[in-house]
Amino acid sequence: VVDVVALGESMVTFLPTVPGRLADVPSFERAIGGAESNVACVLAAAGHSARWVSRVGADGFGDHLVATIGAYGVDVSSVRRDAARPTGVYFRTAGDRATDAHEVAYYRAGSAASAMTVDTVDLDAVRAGRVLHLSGITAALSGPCLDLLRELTAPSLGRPLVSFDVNLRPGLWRDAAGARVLLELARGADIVFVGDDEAREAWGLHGARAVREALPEPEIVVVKQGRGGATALGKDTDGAGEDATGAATFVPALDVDVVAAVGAGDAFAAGFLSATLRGLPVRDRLRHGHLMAAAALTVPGDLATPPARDHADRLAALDDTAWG
Ligand code: KDG
Repeated sequence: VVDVVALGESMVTFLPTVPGRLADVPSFERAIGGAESNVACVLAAAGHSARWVSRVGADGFGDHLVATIGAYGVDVSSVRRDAARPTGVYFRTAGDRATDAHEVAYYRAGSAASAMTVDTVDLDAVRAGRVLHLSGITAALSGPCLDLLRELTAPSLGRPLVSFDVNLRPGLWRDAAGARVLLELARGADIVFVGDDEAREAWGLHGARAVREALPEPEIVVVKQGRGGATALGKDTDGAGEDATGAATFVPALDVDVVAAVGAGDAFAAGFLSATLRGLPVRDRLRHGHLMAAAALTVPGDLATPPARDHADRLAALDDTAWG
């Protein structure tokens, strides 16, 4: 059984060679992006078996995505090629260091991945992992993509642990229904990742407790407070055990020189999922999330080389006073 299956659209990404507005940047460097495949790549780099399921065009950019993600050690054998639709691409500008304000221009409407449906992806391959990682981006791509996410987050016997990163992308949602859809999908998941800024913007919810109250079903909800840290909230049941008490665990983020925040949320999710798969306690899951995120924060693109597992384990075991 593969550890983690991630389903979602990946794109060839063009990163600016110099800072500036999209209108002015003269040249771009090719990289890859895609929230879910980022999670798969970081997990594979961290020693897990990971599979990425998607659709790409029968074009050079599709070749590049499959080859690059495959080179991370991710199983790409369930990625389908679409002869009628292109691979999506996007351009971004360098974020302002203080605010991370940047421009993004997507060219993904009608992409091969937006034609992912319950019939055009291999559902057996999607459900074959211990964890299935999904994100709210897919829900915004097309009606059939949303139906696919609804199917995958519906209760069913023996389904994998479903991990859902809300990943609010206001530029992709054409109407206000997106916020409600994201809440509905998150409620169907077992593990939810959401930024406190996303929860405020989408749902008008302030603070980790309020988010947890709006999401009572998942086993664990992780609310990320940007550079401050992240809070994991367990389920409020009467069961025994640390995770079943509804307790909140806060772990501060690492203080690093941020180059670009893009990809950091994906790396955080990968670290958290890695530690979850290894049965580590909640505090260590958050710490592994922060360690992976720190690596991604210090590079311009989405993907950085994550710390080796033994090194990450040593750092995650530091005293509270030495952490941060
Ligand atoms: O999480 C990083 C992603 O935002 C980026 O790679 C592109 O998947 C992407 C998206 O849809 O924004």
